[in-house]
Amino acid sequence: MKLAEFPRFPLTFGPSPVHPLERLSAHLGGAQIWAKREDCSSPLAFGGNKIRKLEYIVPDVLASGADTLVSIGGYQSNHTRQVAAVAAKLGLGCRLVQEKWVAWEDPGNDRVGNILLSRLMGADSRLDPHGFDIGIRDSWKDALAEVEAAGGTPYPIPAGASEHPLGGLGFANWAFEVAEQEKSLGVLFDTIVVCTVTGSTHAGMIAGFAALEDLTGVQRRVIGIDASATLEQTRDQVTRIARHTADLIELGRELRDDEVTLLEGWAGDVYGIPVDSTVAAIRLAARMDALILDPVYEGKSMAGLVDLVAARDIPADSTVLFAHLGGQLALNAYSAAFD
Ligand code: 1AC
Repeated sequence: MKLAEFPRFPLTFGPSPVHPLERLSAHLGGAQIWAKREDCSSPLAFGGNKIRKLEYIVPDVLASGADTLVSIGGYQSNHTRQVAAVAAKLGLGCRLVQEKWVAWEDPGNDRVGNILLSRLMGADSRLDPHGFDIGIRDSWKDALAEVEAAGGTPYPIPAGASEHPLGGLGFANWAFEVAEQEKSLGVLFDTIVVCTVTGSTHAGMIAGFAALEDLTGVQRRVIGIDASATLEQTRDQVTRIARHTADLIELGRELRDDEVTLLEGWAGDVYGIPVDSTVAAIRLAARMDALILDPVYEGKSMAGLVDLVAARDIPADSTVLFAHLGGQLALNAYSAAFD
């Protein structure tokens, strides 16, 4: 099926805003940096990148007759907050497994930010002691079984919606949305920078920009900045989901190796713990353009962008699009990082 033929349930205001980061660009003294803002794209609980993925998953949820969405993430998962929002919007139940993915002991880490909003929206959000892993988890399978045992009909949504068969479509479409916005803005983004953890945001972009390249001949660099700190597992997952999504949208060719770029160097040693470069990047974006980033995702991808521009790995004549994925509701659970 062509991408435009997949059913899509609208959950956003429309295309997410794109705007230049003028002071940050001047400060870095290299490429022109713009941002595309998934954090202000939807009326649902502050939006975020998963809303865009869920637009393609909801038609399947509705067709399945399920009455409860079941998903998983860390305590401060922005994904589970977005699943809770969509469940509320659809009038469905929501069971969330919140694993202890991050050993960050800020008071309230298990109560404020994303998890608070999920609970406010009616999700049955329960803490689980297991640590970080982007794969399929027993705790999540147990939650699915538990909903069933209670007489419900669960609908499974894996971490980040990444391993869902339709999980890459939202960001494949993002690529086409960018192309439309380029026309009206009169710019061309030769480089995209995105944070990568569970993989389907980055993978969807890879498939979408590959399809766009085949239509237009325009080649771009899609640079994933790893924030998982489990680089090889994430690279495998991104590659697998990108290939699957490319097949789904009938790309009609194999993805080239150079189309999958995942860089390490800014994640620190473990997922979810901000390092010095994360905190510096968050402060810089906030002070330059009042762009609010988070310590788990965009703080790390912005740190990567800053260094790549400084090293001229991203050349000075580039026009870069920074994907803001909407992680910043976790900030209040990380106050100690800014003491
Ligand atoms: C890791 C998927 C992820 C979340 O919020 O749970 N971004």
